[in-house]
Amino acid sequence: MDIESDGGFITFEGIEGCGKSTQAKMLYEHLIETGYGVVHTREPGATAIGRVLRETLLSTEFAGMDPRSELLLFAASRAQHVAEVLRPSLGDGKIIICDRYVDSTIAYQAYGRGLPVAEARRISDWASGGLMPDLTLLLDLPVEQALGRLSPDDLDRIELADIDFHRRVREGFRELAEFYPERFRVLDATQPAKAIHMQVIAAVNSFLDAII
Ligand code: T5A
Repeated sequence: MDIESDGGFITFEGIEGCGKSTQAKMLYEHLIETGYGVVHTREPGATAIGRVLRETLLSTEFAGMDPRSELLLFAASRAQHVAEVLRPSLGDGKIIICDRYVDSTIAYQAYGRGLPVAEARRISDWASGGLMPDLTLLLDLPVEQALGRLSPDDLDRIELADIDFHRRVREGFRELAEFYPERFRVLDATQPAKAIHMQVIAAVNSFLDAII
């Protein structure tokens, strides 16, 4: 791949409270300092349409949301994100750092909510036009430890799901990492943020060395 024309697409994934947002921001700052053209984005909520969908998806007002509605709203947010942000940025040769993407749909809506994996994948692929990340950094840690980092008075609709749901989501991510070892790097998210950042940089540097 030629970074001048194709860019590079890096995603962060993991359960609630795993520290993705912290690491995505640290990596963004590191790559900007190093002189790369970088776009830092997330799902859902990186476009005007995505922000409306995010509010609906996470609102505790919609506790009765059907898993199929949930999947379709995430897919709609993704379609807009791909069209408005991801494809144009890759076309400009940028490195994209994206907080959550299609693997979250498989882990949350399929493994977590129980929808068939093949259907979740088919709808996700359709929404994304088949655009997949080049490198996925999975921050893995036990559910109890991750949820313990969240403020209990401020949980959204998905964070409020029972602990077995979050355990299935973690298992889903770990299985995805086993299925796609060429794309995934699994990092121990129980470590301090700085130590994880060093592992992130090592993984990203070897990816960038391979594509530039
Ligand atoms: N979703 C999303 C789906 O169900 N399907 C989909 O297809 C997609 C795209 C997104 C929700 O949508 C779901 C998944 C989510 O439920 P969100 O608000 O973006 O909602 O939620 P998260 O992605 O979980 O993001 P958060 O910012 O809430 O959590 P992070 O990114 O896991 O963690 P972070 O970095 O904010 O850190 C959480 C806390 O831990 C501390 C931080 O300071 C912070 O207080 N922390 C650490 N503490 C100890 N050690 C470390 N190494 C730490 N790193 C961070």
